[in-house]
Amino acid sequence: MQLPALADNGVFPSGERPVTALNKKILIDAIGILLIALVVVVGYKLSPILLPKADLTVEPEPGCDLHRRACKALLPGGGSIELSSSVQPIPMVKPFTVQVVVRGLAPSRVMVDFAGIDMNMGLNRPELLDQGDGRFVAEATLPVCITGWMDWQATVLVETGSQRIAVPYRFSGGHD
Ligand SMILES: [Cu+2]
Repeated sequence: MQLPALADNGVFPSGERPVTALNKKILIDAIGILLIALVVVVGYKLSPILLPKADLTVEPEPGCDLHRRACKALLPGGGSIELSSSVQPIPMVKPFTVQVVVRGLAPSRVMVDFAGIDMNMGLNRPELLDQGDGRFVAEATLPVCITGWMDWQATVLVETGSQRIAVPYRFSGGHD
């Protein structure tokens, strides 16, 4: 028996579709669309955990210990951002007040993001209230760590109308 010749549209004259590359292509497209959907969903779930991208990252003064005093970062264009804890050393589990003092900028929003450096301790990013005169405060609580001692990064995020500035501070936790 002879197969009928393919018509120009790739379909047998009888109407049957041969198992062609076309079906494979549809399958690959479908997998592609599913993968894109997966990436979108995962990205959406992760987005509040990821730090917002900063236009400018400024390192705080080297060697400054947040457990002992306020630590300042000098901005390249003049002005400064200073972070301090109301309780020193910074406590675990017990609430404390974080304070950010901003000079030379008019922030529209100030946040501090607390993140474990070697372990995921969940989203902890209080937004600070404007107290006037460049002073912003919020209450924060750090969770106790099962390992007892761990390294933290407290990133101060200052948003102005035109840019977002990040100052990453490091400290170790586990003091009583
Ligand atoms: Cu931990």
